[in-house]
Order: sequence, then C-alpha cells, then structure tokens
Amino acid sequence: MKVVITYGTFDLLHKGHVNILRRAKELGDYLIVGVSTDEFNAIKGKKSYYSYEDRKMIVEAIRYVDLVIPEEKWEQKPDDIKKYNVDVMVMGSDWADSNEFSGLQDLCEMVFLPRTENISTTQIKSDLKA
Ligand code: C2G
Repeated sequence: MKVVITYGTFDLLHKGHVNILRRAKELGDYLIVGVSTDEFNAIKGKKSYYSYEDRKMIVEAIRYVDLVIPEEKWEQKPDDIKKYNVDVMVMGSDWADSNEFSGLQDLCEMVFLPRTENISTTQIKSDLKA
C-alpha cells in the first residue's frame, strides 16, 4: 500500500485545497493529512478562522482523505514519514524552495504540485471584507 502525506492549515476550505488533496491521493492508496494546530499556526504566523478541531473534522470529511493527524511543529515530518511508512510527500509548489522541506527527499519521494490559480484563504478573507 502506497502511503501519501501532505500538510497544511486548510482554513476556509476551498477548491485549491480539494485539488491538491485529490491529486495527492492519485499518487497512492492512502492519504494522510497533517492539519496545522492552532498553536503551530501561530508559529507559522497564521491565524485561522476555524479552530483545529473544526478544520480536522472538515478535512476528515473529504473523500480523498484517509487519516488526519495534527501538525504541531516543523520538525515532525521525518518522524511522521517513519511512523506512517510514508512513500510520497506532496505539497503545493509554493513550498518547493522552502528549507522546511529540504533533506526530506532522502526519506521519501517529494512531489510539489502546481497551486490552483486565483484562490486562497487570504483572498477569500479580503474579498469578504470589501
Ligand atoms: N494550495 C494550493 N492551491 C491554492 C492554495 C493552497 O495548491 N490556491 C495548497 C498549498 O500549496 C498547500 C495546501 O494547499 O500544499 C494547504 O495550503 P494551506 O492551508 O495554505 O497550508 P500552508 O499554510 O501552506 O501550510 O508544513 C507545511 C505547512 O503546514 C503548509
């Protein structure tokens, strides 16, 4: 069984999130999603509209997703890869050059997929404010 993992905040779920989850699942048989906790979001400098519990429940409801785990710190990825026997890690292309993902290619296949154009949680929030 080919295990795929991806990580994110997944706040105000939109088609960009669903697109990457669908494409991630297409690369294997079992998709794990590390959803950022509220505390980790603070470390990332993000404040989500929905709490971790709400974002977890929403992501768990997506047909492509088999397991949701908390993403609590940058450094947990190598442990997650070993703990869940991960074959492939998938992230959006905005993470392709990030130091947070360098070195992981020694532990599993790294796949960076094009982001979905013209949609983001930030855009949704600013549109709603207008
Ligand atoms: N994404 C996308 N297209 C968009 C918006 C987001 O493909 N229009 C992807 C991102 O590239 C990411 C995933 O959807 O792979 C989740 O995006 P966010 O919820 O914004 O997560 P992020 O803040 O990028 O957190 O350790 C990794 C971090 O937790 C990733």
